[in-house]
Amino acid sequence: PQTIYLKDYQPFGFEIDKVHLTFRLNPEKTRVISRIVFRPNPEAEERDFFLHGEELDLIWAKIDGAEVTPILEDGGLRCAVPERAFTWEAEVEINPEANTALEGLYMSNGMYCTQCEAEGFRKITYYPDRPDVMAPFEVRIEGDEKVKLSNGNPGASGDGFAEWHDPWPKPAYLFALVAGDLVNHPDRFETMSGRDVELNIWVRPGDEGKCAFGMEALKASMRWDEDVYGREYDLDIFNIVAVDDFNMGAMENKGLNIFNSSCVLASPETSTDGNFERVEAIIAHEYFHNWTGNRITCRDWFQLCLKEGLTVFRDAQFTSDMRSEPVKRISDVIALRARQFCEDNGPLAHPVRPESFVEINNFYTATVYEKGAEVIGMLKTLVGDEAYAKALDLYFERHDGDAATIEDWLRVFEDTTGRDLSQFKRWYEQAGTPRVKVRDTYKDGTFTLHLEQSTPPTPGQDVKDARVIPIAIGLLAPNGNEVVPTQVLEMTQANQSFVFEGLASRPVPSILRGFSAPVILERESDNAERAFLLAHDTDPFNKWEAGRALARDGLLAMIRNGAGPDDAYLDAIEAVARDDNLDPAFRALALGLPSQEDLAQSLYEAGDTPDPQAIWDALETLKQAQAQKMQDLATRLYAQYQVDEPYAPNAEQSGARALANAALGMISRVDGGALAQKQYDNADNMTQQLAALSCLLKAGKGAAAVTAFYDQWKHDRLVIDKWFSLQILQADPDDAAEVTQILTNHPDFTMKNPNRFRATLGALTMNTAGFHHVSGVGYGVLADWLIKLDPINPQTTARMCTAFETWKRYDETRQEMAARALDRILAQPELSRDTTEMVTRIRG
Ligand code: B3K
Ligand code: ZN
Repeated sequence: PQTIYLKDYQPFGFEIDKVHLTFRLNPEKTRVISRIVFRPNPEAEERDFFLHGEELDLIWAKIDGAEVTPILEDGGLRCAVPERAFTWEAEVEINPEANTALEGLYMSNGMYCTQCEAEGFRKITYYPDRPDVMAPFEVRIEGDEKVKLSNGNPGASGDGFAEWHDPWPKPAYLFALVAGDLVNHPDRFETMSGRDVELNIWVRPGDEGKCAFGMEALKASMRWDEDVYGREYDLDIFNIVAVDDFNMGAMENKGLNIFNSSCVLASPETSTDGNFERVEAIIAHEYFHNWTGNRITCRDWFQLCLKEGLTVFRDAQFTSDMRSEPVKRISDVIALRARQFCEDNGPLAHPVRPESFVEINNFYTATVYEKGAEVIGMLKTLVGDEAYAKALDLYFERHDGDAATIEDWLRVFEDTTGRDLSQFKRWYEQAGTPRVKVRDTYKDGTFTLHLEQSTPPTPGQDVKDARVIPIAIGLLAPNGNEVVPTQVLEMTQANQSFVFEGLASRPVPSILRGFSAPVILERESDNAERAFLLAHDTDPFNKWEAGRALARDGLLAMIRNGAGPDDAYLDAIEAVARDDNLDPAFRALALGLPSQEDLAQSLYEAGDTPDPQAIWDALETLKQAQAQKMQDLATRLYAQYQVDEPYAPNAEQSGARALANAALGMISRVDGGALAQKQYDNADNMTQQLAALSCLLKAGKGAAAVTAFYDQWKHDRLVIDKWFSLQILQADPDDAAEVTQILTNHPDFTMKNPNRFRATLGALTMNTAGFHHVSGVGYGVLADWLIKLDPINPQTTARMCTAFETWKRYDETRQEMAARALDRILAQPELSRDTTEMVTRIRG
């Protein structure tokens, strides 16, 4: 397969004035007739008329009305064309029913739907399928389906047809079409300039009752983008469609967002608090793309972080505003460390702006998205809120309608602030997580921090240059008072010292407040200092971080030398949990422990070979000790934080439930599941029901509830996904692979639905000790199923291969078995390009 390089970018030889598409829908034989007006692109040096096309049956093609015979090639066609504007027309036949890859036009439960990002439009018709070719689209859909949707504003419609006009030039990846017997949840929105917009969420009949929350989230997002970024919606209608079979979360097609039904449908009975928050965030994310992604798109796919990093950053700001800023920040950092740090420290490490790829779908990664958002957060911290707002205004003004680059993005900040951002740009160019080593000295009232940064080599990048790292810091006096409030140190050198004068006594530093940079801080610290920060830090993130570090150190000692649970940690965390002045959601987070993956990474980083079973054992021992020690407190918290009002998925109620359910987790380890059973029997919402089920499974008392749960929910596919996952997640490591195998034999298991596949095999990969079981059975089961899935759905297969990305951390036995599993996948004849690239990179 061919590698594509950023450095080889060339503009397309033609521009497009106008696109007209007619779809004659048929499940197996859909006809697509295109009429496209091209003109030579004055900016381009080459005039090679190559149109992408895959899995298309060309019926005929014409230029200016005269039939032509293009040369069909691998991945597209070539044709001789005039050296002036001309009209290209073509008719192709495609087979949506056979499209199990869920890319291009496909069918989901009898409904037509599309997914074109990144390069799926070429499976719909011949076209320059690249993001820098933008054009207004007119679409005519012919078919008997009740509802027929495409991008833009509705045009004429009648018996068996519907027309849509999208006036805003867009790249083909933002094209969408949906047709089926759908029902809508309608609403309206008045924009800041007083325009009236029709809003709809389209769903399968039966799902109408799960739309209200998503609709409120949409309106809140629209208002927020006006208030905070001054961005108004720009069409007469905004449609969201829920689809069951979808490779990812959702897609921001212009005016017609298509969602994985799990990311838009929500009701108290069927969705957890976490699901509600996710739905709200994803609706916001896709909506925000209208400006950051659609109006301003990417020149090429190397610039993906331009839209994704920025849009993730914006949706995080939105969630912070709607809910709790510290809770959102802490949750994001937990996720960043779990997913992105793992990626950045393994064989798949790549820069936020990659320099090459084989299959672009493999680069929709935590690095591009989440680290891409962190980079923007750092930029904002460095230039300040006001300059950030000005730079964004300039970005929208200067680049509206453009397919832009990271250079364009950075230039608006340079032009706004006069700053030179060439060093900052390394965040986009260098892969790997920087380590920042911190030492401090104190003498005669002067406190000095000595910082040293370094980034380990990553594939293809052996040497790294020093980056600009914003390090937010505050200093606390020994009595707990803050003597130096938060300020941002700008580290630009590999070694750098910062001096604080006039301190009456040696302060305790609170470093990297708010997690001001995505780095690994290395600092010798003791339990006493951590407990002090946990008790006194005014920065909620670092307060949480201190507790996390205490927990981690204690766990590492348990794993390494069989130490018992650390009393310093248990006492300190109990004090936090007890403190009713603290937000319950924060306390629930503070009661959490580092993940198995986190601990494995810490051990590996320190030169040890992590033993997944030992990690699991240590976590269990600590949780048991915590449960025993905090029995009284858990009982008190459980009672105190029961929510009496009717269920609402807001931050306040969710926080209370999170804390009460954390307490239930502790209680269940002591009472054998009695209280959990009671909660299960009385639950009137999914948050309570699922938390109780999870405790029952953990206590080994889940059998009856598992059956009851299935009977209650067998009609609801999204809830049944939870039923599949939870049984695997809660299985003991020794049983996880077997439970997975058994569930894959369940009549409701299917490989064709990515949600169900992820709920099952994905859950196995999240049962860390089970997946990395010393018998190798976890690796084997996953490899077997990935081999089966690849011919059906390469994208989802490739994505799930990342479960193997940490294989080199482990002992020889495990490494050998993982290598065998990877080689077995790689040896499949006809393995997809997606999976080949991923497994090759992981194998190293
Ligand atoms: N832009 C899409 C992701 C497309 C993934 C293609 N493999 C969703 C999002 O980030 O909003
Ligand atoms: Zn996005």
